[in-house]
Amino acid sequence: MITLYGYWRSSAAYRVRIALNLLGLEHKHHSVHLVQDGGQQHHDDYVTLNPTHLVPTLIDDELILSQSLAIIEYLDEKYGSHQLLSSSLEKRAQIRALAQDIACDIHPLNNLRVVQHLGHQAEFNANDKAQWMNHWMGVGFKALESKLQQTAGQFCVGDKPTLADICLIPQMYNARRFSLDLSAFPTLERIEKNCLALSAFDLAVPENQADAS
Ligand SMILES: N[C@@H](CCC(=O)N[C@@H](CS)C(=O)NCC(=O)O)C(=O)O
Repeated sequence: MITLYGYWRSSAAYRVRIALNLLGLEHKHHSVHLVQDGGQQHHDDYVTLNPTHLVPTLIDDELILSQSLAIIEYLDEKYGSHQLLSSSLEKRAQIRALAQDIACDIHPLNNLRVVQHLGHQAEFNANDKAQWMNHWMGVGFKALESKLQQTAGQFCVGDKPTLADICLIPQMYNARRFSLDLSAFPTLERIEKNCLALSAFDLAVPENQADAS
C-alpha cells in the first residue's frame, strides 16, 4: 500500500496527489499539519521519516521517499511506464526543465519556512510577505510564459499532461491564493483550464482534500 504524508495546501504534496491520480494509484493519505502544534513537520515522529522537515513523504512497501519530483518519477517508472514524461528524449528534457523552473526556482523562495524567517529576521508583515511571494512568482511565470511558446499544445509540452503540468497547477493555485495578476500569462491560464478539466487534477485540488480547513 502506498501512503502519502502531505498537507492539503502543500504544493509539493499537491504535485504528488495529481501524479497518483493520473496513474490511477490507490493510496492512503496521512495529514501533516504545517502550522498547527508548531508545525507537525517538525515533530520527532515525522522527522524520523523525513529529516528535511518538509512534506511530502511517500511510503511504498519498504521504501521511504522524499522530494516530490523524485517521488513522481519513481511512481511513473514503477507503475506508469513513463507516461508522465515522454518517449522522446528531447521532450523529456524540456518537461524536466519546465518542472525544475517551478520546483527549483520559484517554489523554494515562497516556501513557508522562508517566509516565516523573513517575518522573524526582517520583520516582514503580511503585506511584505505577499509582495515577496508575488515578486518571485511573477519573475518565474514571465520566463515560463515565454518558454511555453516553444513547447505547449493543450498542455505544457504537447497535448498530454506531464510532470511539467503537475508542477504548474499547484503553483497557479498559490498565485491565485496570493492574488498575483495573471493577465500577462495567457498560456499558463489556458493550460491551467485544460488541466483542471481533468478529474485527476480536480480531485487533487487542496479544497477537495479531507484535511482542508
Ligand atoms: N523540494 C521539496 C519541497 C518540499 C516543500 O517545500 N514542502 C513544503 C510544503 S509545499 C513544506 O513542507 N514546508 C514546511 C515548512 O516550510 O516548514 C519537494 O519537492 O518535495
